[in-house]
Amino acid sequence: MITKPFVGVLLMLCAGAASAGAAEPSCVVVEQGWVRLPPPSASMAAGYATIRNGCKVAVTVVAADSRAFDDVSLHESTRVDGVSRMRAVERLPIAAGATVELKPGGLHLMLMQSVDTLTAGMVLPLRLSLADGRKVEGMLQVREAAR
Ligand SMILES: [Cu+2]
Repeated sequence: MITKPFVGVLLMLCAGAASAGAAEPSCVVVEQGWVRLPPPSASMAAGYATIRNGCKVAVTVVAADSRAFDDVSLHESTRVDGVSRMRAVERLPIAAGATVELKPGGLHLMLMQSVDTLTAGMVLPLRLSLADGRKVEGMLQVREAAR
């Protein structure tokens, strides 16, 4: 007659595991991050990466920062009448299971005033802030523009 209480305990364990999974912080990841090596004396650089939302819910990126730069923001490049323009992106929503690509000519990280002089091969930290308060850590590798 010990079967019934035993099943009850198992159910509780399963419920606990499920709620821990919902709070799992690493279901949003930054992959293949890189920075285009800017010309010497340039005060800004552009960063790119793939942001993957493996969570079961949509997330929204609301800010980005890095210890390697004074200021980091999300931008989007668009072409208007053949002229390339940039606008700030205050909120970047990513649906559950979706991937957003930051790449040349589109969404990018605007990296202002690097703390150290950038050289090819450097690996710099990146941190994204989500609307729900979570932080996502990533890396950006500095690469030559031409490749
Ligand atoms: Cu920009």
